[in-house]
Amino acid sequence: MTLAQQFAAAFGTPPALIVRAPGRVNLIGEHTDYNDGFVLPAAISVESRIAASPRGDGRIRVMASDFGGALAEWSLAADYAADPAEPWADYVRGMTSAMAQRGHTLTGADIAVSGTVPKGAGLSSSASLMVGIGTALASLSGFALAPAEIARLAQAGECDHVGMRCGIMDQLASACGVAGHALMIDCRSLAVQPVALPPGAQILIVHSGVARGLVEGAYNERRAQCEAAAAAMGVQALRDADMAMLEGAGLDPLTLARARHVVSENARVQAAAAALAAGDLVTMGELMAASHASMRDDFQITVPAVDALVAELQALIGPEGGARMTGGGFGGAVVALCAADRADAVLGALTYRKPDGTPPLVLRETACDGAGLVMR
Ligand code: GAF
Repeated sequence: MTLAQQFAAAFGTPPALIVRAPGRVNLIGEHTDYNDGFVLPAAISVESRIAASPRGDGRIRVMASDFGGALAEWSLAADYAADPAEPWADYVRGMTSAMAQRGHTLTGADIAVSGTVPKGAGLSSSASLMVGIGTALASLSGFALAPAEIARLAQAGECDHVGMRCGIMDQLASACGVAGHALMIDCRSLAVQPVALPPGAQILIVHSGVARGLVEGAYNERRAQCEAAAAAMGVQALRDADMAMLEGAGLDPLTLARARHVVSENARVQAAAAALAAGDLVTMGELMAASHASMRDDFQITVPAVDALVAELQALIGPEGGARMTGGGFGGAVVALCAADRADAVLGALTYRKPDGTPPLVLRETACDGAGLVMR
């Protein structure tokens, strides 16, 4: 059944509109966004889809096609409390809550959601869901929101309602993606600069099979360590620090290592954007390797299975391209870039197996446009 058919089966009428909102893969720039730094993600073809129709009674009813057709329902006028029985619905509630709290008058709605973004892979299934819900509800409620504003609201909803103190990379990538391009994002100014992907390059994503799940605590701890490092140096954010400042700041070894990752990663992102624009996959591969090593050794957000997968992909790809963990860490997926005509050989030779012994999920991805209406 299509999503429109599932919507009709659940709510009795066809949907008024359907929205798509892509997941994202981050090519480089991890844990830099909440430090006001730089990131280089791309929106990808796996996506969340939202079918919706307005309701006149101020209630939201949501059906999750990927969770056996589970239904959640609440009133826009009531307080929003997280519901551990329906964690998927918290993201929807987080978005309606963030929109309402920031003065947007929302119509009630019937909503059906489904998605192809693998969950727990670090490919932004939750951000794409929230950006899609925001896009759909703004349209149903009769007001226009710029993509960057939808991204801001989705980030606020995830921080305030879900409790993950995330940055804004995932939401901006889902909202502002440009087909064929990565996005160089300055997470302080929120300027988004599309960078064309070299025509001969292929993005590969391989999911380690180690699900991320329940990592908010470790994520928020890393963020707090970064904020402590910035405060100790008297700067607004680690974006404003350089290596010389770090070394002279008298930080304890752990805080120094966390900050060193962020400061060095910011420099790598800017070098990577230049390398990509020049079609230089060799430099790109070196930067991806350095990024992974920094995440493993200084930021300590990789796991052994992911390190093994990255090492194998790096060896198979060789100098023209590279591989690194993508996303928040503690499991999830690896992104690789290689010459398109090498992709079959690389994937054909890959021996990595998930912890359960089965072959990993592999996506051959293309960079896609950001969220928008696909039917109205
Ligand atoms: C997660 C967060 F949601 C992002 O904001 C970002 O910090 C990322 O981890 C790490 O780069 O996806």
